[in-house]
Amino acid sequence: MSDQPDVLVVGAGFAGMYALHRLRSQRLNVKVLEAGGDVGGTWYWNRYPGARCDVPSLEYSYGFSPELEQEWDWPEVFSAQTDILRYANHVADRFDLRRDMQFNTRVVAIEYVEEAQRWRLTTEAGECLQAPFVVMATGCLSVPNKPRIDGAERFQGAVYHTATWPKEPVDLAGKRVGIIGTGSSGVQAIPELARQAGHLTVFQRSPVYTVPANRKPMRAAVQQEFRDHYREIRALQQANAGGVSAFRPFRNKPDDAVARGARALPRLLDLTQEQRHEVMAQYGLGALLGFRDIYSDAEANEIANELYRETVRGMIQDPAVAERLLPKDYGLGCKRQVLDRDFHATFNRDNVTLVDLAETPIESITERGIRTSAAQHDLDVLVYATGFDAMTGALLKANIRGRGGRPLADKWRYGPVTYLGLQMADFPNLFTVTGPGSPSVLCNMLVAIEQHVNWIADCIDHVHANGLGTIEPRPESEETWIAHVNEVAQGTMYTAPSCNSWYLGANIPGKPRIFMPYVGGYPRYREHCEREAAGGYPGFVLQQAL
Ligand code: N01
Repeated sequence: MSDQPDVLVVGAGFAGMYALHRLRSQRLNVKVLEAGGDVGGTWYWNRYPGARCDVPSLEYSYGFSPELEQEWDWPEVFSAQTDILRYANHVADRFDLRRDMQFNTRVVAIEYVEEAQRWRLTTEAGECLQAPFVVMATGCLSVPNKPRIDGAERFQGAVYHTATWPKEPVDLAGKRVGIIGTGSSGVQAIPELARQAGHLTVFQRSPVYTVPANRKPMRAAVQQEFRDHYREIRALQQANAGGVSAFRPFRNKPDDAVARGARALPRLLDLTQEQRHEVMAQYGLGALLGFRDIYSDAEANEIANELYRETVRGMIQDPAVAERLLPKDYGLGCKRQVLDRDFHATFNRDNVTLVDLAETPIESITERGIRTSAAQHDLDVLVYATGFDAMTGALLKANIRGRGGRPLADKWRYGPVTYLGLQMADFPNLFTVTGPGSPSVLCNMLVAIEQHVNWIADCIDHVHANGLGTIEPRPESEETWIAHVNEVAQGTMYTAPSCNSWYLGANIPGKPRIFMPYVGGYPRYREHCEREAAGGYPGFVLQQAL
């Protein structure tokens, strides 16, 4: 094997880790470049108090190694960030991944050298590396969004972002803490920060629909039952729209004898109002997510929204605070569903204040805290929980230039254009893992990652086996695919005119409003990818090696 890498992988999160392992198995020389100090990606960076995953850990885990499946113990059904990061470290050790990883290395430019059929990557430190193939494993939610707020640089207190929370413990005892943002990160952090801080002020721009998360510890018998059925579970994942098996441990829960996932969910419209109230009284807010019609039928959606509001009103002691916490101008299912632990109850605490920025917007950040149109809020600590430049952010930030020096930013000026979220015309041999136009964030990320990496690895193998030099999509394949991505998103709550989500790029000023992930379901998507590979890549242009 030569010392020159065959493949440069950018990112050592779950995608980059598996890409290295899989490509190595094809005897390719692979090098992974990672901006962080170690493996883990999202789980390396997002260390804020309360951070955890909203997919069950037995599903949100690699399926490529039966041995790994059998040896790893998950302490909880939905894991905390610390446990997921421990798992990432275990995988890195077990498969000896770090020897081909270079940490603390941020890639700042990626250029195609046409005459050599190679990519040249430049790091922040000025190092240049070249390889014929590049795999961008840079994640969908990896570039933090820190909004520009007038006077932000003047603040004298400590400033944190949930997506770059320090490794060292942060002592908030007795401190006046302010947090901006009530998305998934804010909703998870707020109850923890309220417990730790002297006082917490929550600056909310949009109220959020959030339902209680499952907080069960893992029972050994349940874990064993999963272990006994892993092959079946992985097959179920492949057949599920969101890449989740919905496997139920039937031996250990006799009431759930038939896998619940296989049972058709009821329609909210088919229940009487009295029945709906009974369901809410018995099961709480989480029950709403079980009704399939709320995502596609505007009437069902508004009934669900109102049931949500009624239930939350009953949870908050101060009616004025309750009203501020209720979403009223968009519906359930527009944004990524948020799961919480004690979010609503936190607003009944004496040391928590809710500031509704819709009523009293932020005017500026001052030396002492945040000034809204109504008051000055003095703070010792300011936390941004303001999300990410999602899906396209990391790819655009890498300054990728394809054939003829064309910047990706130019190709994507009206929104991301890809074929299958895997490749772009004029960017030969450059692959994106879970890129825009693929199910990505709408799928169990580990399932989406493994499918993409396997496809990419097979594709590279095809190029080599046939003595070829490059592969890239035909422009017409991109056009047809993007039209399909848009078509399937139409009529869903995701693209309702009232919806402003990061799926649509609506959280970043000036970002084109395009629904970025593929909502047609993981199995349909996977079949499309498999047809391409089985047919010899008819939607792609394959060029001879120079
Ligand atoms: O980011 P977000 P997130 N002034 O964009 C507010 C995944 N994730 O990090 O809604 C004031 O959802 C913004 O307000 P608005 C998951 O996929 C998963 O929370 O734009 N406020 C919003 O309230 C998730 O969807 C997990 O009006 C401003 C918040 O900041 C995705 O990451 C945990 C503002 C941003 O919410 C992103 O979640 C965490 C401004 N200028 C994250 N700018 C789990 O697995 C923004 N905001 C559970």
